[in-house]
Amino acid sequence: MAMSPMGSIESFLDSTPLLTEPTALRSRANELGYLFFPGLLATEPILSVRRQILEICQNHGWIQPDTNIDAGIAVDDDVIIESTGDPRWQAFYNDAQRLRDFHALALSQPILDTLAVLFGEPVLAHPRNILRVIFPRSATYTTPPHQDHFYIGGSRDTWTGWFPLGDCSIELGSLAMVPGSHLTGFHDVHEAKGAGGRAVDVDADSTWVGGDFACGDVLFLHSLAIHQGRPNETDRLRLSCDFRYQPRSHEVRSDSLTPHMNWLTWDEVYAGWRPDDPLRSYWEAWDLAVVDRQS
Ligand SMILES: O=C(O)CCC(=O)C(=O)O
Repeated sequence: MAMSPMGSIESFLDSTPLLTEPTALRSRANELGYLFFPGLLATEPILSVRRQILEICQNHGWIQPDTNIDAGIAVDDDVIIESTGDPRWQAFYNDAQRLRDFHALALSQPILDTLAVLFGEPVLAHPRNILRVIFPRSATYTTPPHQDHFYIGGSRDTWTGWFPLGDCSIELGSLAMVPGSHLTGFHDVHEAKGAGGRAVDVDADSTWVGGDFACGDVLFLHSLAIHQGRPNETDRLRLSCDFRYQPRSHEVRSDSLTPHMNWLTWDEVYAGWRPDDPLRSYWEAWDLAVVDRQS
């Protein structure tokens, strides 16, 4: 299994009471490297995106026939994995990346408002929005422990917003992290199975935090915070998003402003959107400090 064994797992600390206390919110973020907000987002837009993605899953033959599509029950005779280079994943993902409402979720006002308090300045939401669809019977490919900075570069003050599209129990495979691990620096990586294909080592006696997620709960993680997925032990697809945010005045790496995976151009993503949609290339209105990836 790609994930690291977790000896001790505690519950996420609810940071909702700190939303009106910027100093205390920043102090907790600095101490723990994560912020968890149950019910931060309204459920309807999330469930609408979930439905649209499940319809794409169904079009690609991933939903068990004669079942309720909203349950997201996976076909029982196949497993499609993002990180194996399966062309069926790419075909699915290109359809999903075209969904306007998926990209709109990353710009949800409660997320931007929360992070503006954390950053103390306007927020840059990276448009490179990531969708994960995790099949049952894919435990070997569960996302291994990693730090997002390895993939994102740019400002270390970048945070990931992770949330499931729908309720997500531990059994369905949620996310867990090591509080305070963002203070341990940038770790060496090694090859591993699962999303991203790289892992960091984690001390066996680390204390983790994790738990069930209800639809609308959001977990924010510092870019150096070590986190990993949990195996999907159900018969259903686990749908979740990873959206990245940073203070707008900080450096941003140019590839954070391109579509995830670069399989499509922005013109291809936007092809079915209204020409005057304000979400198109919204970041181009700002004078950003864009840096290139170091080779
Ligand atoms: O959802 C997952 O399994 C992993 C997401 C994640 O950790 C990431 O993309 O950085």
